[in-house]
Amino acid sequence: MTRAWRLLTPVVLLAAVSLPAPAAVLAQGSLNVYCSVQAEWCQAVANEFQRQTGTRVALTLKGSGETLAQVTAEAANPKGDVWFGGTGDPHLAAAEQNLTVAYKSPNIEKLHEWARRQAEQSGFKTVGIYAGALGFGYNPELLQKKKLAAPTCWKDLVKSDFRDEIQVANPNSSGTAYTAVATIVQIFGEEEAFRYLRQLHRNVNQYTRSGVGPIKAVARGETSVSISFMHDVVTEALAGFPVKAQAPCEGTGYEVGSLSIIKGARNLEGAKRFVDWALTPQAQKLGADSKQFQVPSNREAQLPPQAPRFADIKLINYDFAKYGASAERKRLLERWEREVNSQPK
Ligand code: S7P
Repeated sequence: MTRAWRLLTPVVLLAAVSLPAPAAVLAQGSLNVYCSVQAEWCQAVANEFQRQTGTRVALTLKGSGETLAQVTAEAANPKGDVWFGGTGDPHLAAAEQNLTVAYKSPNIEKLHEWARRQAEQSGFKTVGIYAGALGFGYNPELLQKKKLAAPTCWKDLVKSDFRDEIQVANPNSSGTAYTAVATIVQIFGEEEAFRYLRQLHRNVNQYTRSGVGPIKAVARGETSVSISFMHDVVTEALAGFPVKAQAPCEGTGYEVGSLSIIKGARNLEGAKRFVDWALTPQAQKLGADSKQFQVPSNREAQLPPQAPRFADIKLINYDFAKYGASAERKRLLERWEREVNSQPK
C-alpha cells in the first residue's frame, strides 16, 4: 500500500464520519486534493473545508516533485481537482505545461506581493499560499558527541569532517531538494555549484524521497545535519527534539508554497471555492494550528511567532521564472543525476 493510499482512507473516513457538516451546509459533491505539505496540515484543511462547505475531501499526500509527476502522468485522464502546497517551482512547471488552469480568485488582492507575483507570472494558473526559507537543521547533542562544530555556511557542509553526516532529499521527488540545488546554482554559479554538489555527495549518507525526511532523521539522532526548510526544523524543535536551525552565511533561497487547480478537474466549481477559502486568513491559520510555521500569504493572516523571520535571514533574489521553467528544471535534474547521484562516493 503506498503512503498516499494509507493516508487517504483514514482522512476520507474522518472527514465523512466524524465531522458532520453544519445543518445549513448542503452536500457539495467531493473534491480530490493532492496535498504536498505535512499530513497534519493536509488533514486539518480537508476536515475544515468539509465542515464549512459540506464538500467531501479525499486527500492524496505526496511531495512536490512526485505530485508534478503524477499530474503529468494523469494529464489525459485527470483524477485530482486541486494541488495544495509544495514548493512553487513544480507548480510553475505544471502551469507552463498547461497541466493547471487559470483562476483569478477575488482573494488574490489580499495577498503579499510575492504570492501575487507567483500568480501573475503563471497567468494565474497557480498562486502563493505560504513562503519558507531554506537552511540547515542539526542535532547539537550528536555534533557535540562527534566533536563537530555546527555548520554555519554552505561551504561548511563539504568539509571532510562531515563525511556521511548529512542528509538531503532527492531533488527528483522533493521540492525542498530541488530548491536546494537551484539555490546553490544561484549562489555559486552553475559550474562551481556542480563541483560543490559532487563534494557534498561524499558527505551525504542518504538522499531521502521526501523533503522532511532528513530533519526527522536529525531529530531522531540518525544523522547530524540536514538541508531543510527552516520552518520544518522549528516543527521538530517544538515537538521536543534536540534540533537547531541555521541560515547559511552566504545567503539562501526560499520557496513560495503554491496552490493550483488541476486541468480537467471534475469538480471545477468546488476547486475554485477551495482556492478562495485557502487564501483566507482563517484557512491559513490551520498551518500554524498544525505546527507548520511557514509565512502565510494573506496579509491579514497572523505570522506565527515561531516562524523563522525573513528579516533575519540573508535571502537571495531567487529566480522563480528561470528555475520554475520545466526545461530548466529537467536539465538541472538530469545533470544532477548524471554528475552527482550516479557518481561513486
Ligand atoms: O513540511 C512542509 C514543507 O516543507 O513541505 C513542502 C515540500 O514541498 C514537501 O516536501 P517535498 O520536499 O518532499 O516536496 C514544502 O512546500 C513545505 O514548506
